[in-house]
Amino acid sequence: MPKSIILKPETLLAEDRIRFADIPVNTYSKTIEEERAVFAPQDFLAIWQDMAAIREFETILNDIKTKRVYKGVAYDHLGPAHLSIGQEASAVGMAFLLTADDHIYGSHRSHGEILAKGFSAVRKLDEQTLLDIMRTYLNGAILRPLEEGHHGSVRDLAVKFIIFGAFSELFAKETGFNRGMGGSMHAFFTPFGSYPNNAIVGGSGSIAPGAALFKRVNRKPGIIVCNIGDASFGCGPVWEGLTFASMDQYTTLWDTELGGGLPILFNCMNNQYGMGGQPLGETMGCRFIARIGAAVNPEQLHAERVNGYDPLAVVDAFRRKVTLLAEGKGPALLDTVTYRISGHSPSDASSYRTRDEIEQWQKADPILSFKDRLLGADVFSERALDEARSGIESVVLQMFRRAIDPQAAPRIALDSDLVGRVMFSNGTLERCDGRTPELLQDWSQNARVQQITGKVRTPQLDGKPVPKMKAFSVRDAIFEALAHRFSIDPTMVAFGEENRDWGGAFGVYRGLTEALPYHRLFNAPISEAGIVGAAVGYALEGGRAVAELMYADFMGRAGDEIFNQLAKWQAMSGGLLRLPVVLRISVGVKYGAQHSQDWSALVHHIPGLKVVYPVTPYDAKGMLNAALAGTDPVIFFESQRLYDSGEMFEEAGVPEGYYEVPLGEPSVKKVGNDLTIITFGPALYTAIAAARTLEAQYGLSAEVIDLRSASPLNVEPLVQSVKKTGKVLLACEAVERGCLMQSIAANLTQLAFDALDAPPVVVGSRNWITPAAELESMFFPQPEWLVDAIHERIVPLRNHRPSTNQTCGELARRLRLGI
Ligand SMILES: Cc1ncc(C[n+]2csc(CCOP(=O)(O)OP(=O)(O)O)c2C)c(N)n1
Ligand SMILES: [Mg+2]
Repeated sequence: MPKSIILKPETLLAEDRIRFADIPVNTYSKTIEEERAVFAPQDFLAIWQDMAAIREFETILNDIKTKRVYKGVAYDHLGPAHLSIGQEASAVGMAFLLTADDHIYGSHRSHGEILAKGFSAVRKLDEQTLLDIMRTYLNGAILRPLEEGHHGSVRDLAVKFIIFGAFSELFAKETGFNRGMGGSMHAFFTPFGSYPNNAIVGGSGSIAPGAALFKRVNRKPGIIVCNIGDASFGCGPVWEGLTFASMDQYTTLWDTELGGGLPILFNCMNNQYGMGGQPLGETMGCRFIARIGAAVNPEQLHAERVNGYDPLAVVDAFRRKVTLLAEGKGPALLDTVTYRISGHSPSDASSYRTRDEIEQWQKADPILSFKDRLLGADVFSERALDEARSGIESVVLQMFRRAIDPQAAPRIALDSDLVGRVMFSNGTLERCDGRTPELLQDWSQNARVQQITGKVRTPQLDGKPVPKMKAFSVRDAIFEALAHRFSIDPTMVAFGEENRDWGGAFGVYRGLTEALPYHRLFNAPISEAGIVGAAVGYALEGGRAVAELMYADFMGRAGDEIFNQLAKWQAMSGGLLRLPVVLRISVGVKYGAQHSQDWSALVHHIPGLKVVYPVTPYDAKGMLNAALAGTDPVIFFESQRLYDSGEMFEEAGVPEGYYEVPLGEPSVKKVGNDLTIITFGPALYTAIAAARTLEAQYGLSAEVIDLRSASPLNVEPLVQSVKKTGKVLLACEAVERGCLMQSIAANLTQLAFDALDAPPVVVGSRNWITPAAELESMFFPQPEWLVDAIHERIVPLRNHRPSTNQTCGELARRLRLGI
């Protein structure tokens, strides 16, 4: 079904000019008197107090980092503290109107933002809801130490809760928002609408669009605010996030009932510096971050610059932007100008800026100038303001004391296995939401389903191998698992490059275009970081996402999103968030050096990812079913060599109905007694060919085990096999040096040492770039390489004449040369 937007030469080649609209710069000019029509006196007081609370929070941290003591209270904080002294008005102005349904994502410098967001939510939620949240969150672990001795209101208790939860999180205490597993740079509290803060500069830039996508697709109330620094606009993933968030299709191709453009506001906390690098005049050329909006879409992202030293100017801008987003006119961009008076971190000597510059911004202090304006308009007496300030400051100090008290705020025991337990959620989740899944047709009407119905699902047809065209293939198997879950989980979406009309890079999705509305299956920009980041954001909000990378070689483009985001947020949230994301990655062949490399070792090395590589239709369907019913991020490798392959092992064939193959269980594909060959990926078929030769020519019976899953991995069947045979060879198509088989081999050396007649031998691809298709057989392991390696390094084969050099001497030579 081709797209309905017809591209015409007479339009695209016609002469014209691109016109830009003016971008407002600090145009807010209302007086307090004028604002009194909008703000009640209590609102002004709340803004004043929230800013004061943040200043005190950050000042305490600054002092304990630099002097190890604050007002006589000593504490040694080992971890980081990126402070935002000077930025309080931008944080409070940002959060003031937002409700708990509006979610903010931030950066390493977000203490002020999570506090402000919490304070704002506390003012808007009713007391019973507040109590329920505090009592149930971590089973009341944060609330308990606060109840004793609290005589004020529920709201006052909730304010303490926010400050105590934040301090505790920074100090790695069990009473932290994330059980101390996140820390200063990552702390967040979702019930009040603050979502992961990212220590990777610009990290939220690619994640937050996925969160906004979740809101749109699942009709959830609220908007997403992506708070990122000025220097982060030099990061590729931020640009990819902007591109992803501003795709035309939300308004041109998606059902208008969904609400239009993504409800996301990119809010640049423009504090004028990276660490020491200065975007203005040094590391960037746009002068105004707001200018970037003009590059992104005709609406120029409704960008404007706002005075972030004035909380009311920021509230005013947010009011207008929130309205725009609610009308489906998002995304939007705010360039909120502020200044980091504090150093990048407390140890920063500010050698990159003059004392005079800092003093000028100190003179313009956002908190004091707000006070002057309130006094000038006679809203409150100076005494009332000072009392309010000292009142909240003493609460902050009290919560600091409580958070460093080991009785009130214990740290997890050093022998605790909590970190291990929160790495994976290991859940089963049929559907992430109760809505009826949206489908455009009944599956029985679907052409692809009809085509698959006639295919042969067993290894044999009338005693003969099934011809390719008739075989139920790996491609079909993946399709069936996806179709199943799309029919059950209304939140499930799939996106990536060329996913819709093209049918996914290798045709796996063919047929889904007819079955699914745009918002459940769509083409993303060529933005691997944007794609994986969006999948992460979508899942953090509570949905299930399937993202596709066309080639494993493109993982580098999404390196941070895979290694630091997808992998780590379950654990960094202290096990509070789930990440049901399947990242389908196709491993290439025939396309040379940059399109044909198996990078499974990279993800195997990263804690927090499940890594699988099924290579038969039976395993592909069963394992994808399991992955799509789970709650963890799964890297699902697929081989381009094998998409067309039919089932060769499962005698009963690939079931038409639903079944799961648990992730982590190796599969014995051929039983044998003399030697074990363990494989990962398409090397299974190479091993089977080698095993045939061993049997036919040398009378050796090889057992062939497909790992299927690299992590988790039940090694017991491997150990049992090695104990039986005493010999083991491991093969895969990744380059041999550092491939994941090396670590399995090392493990088996430990686990089955007594049973081994020879050390485990690993055969992978040559340690080269992948050469041209015509030369691939000298790069990827061939059956004879396996036989020769067995002969040279495990057991001599009678009368065998090796055709390749698999000796230890050759291994050492290659390693010495780095090839
Ligand atoms: C990807 C990445 N590169 C570099 C760093 C080191 N670093 C931490 S903060 C920072 C400056 C960030 O500046 P900006 O985005 O403006 O945020 P700010 O610190 O000013 O709040 C740098 C370079 C990092 N954490 N992540
Ligand atoms: Mg900055």
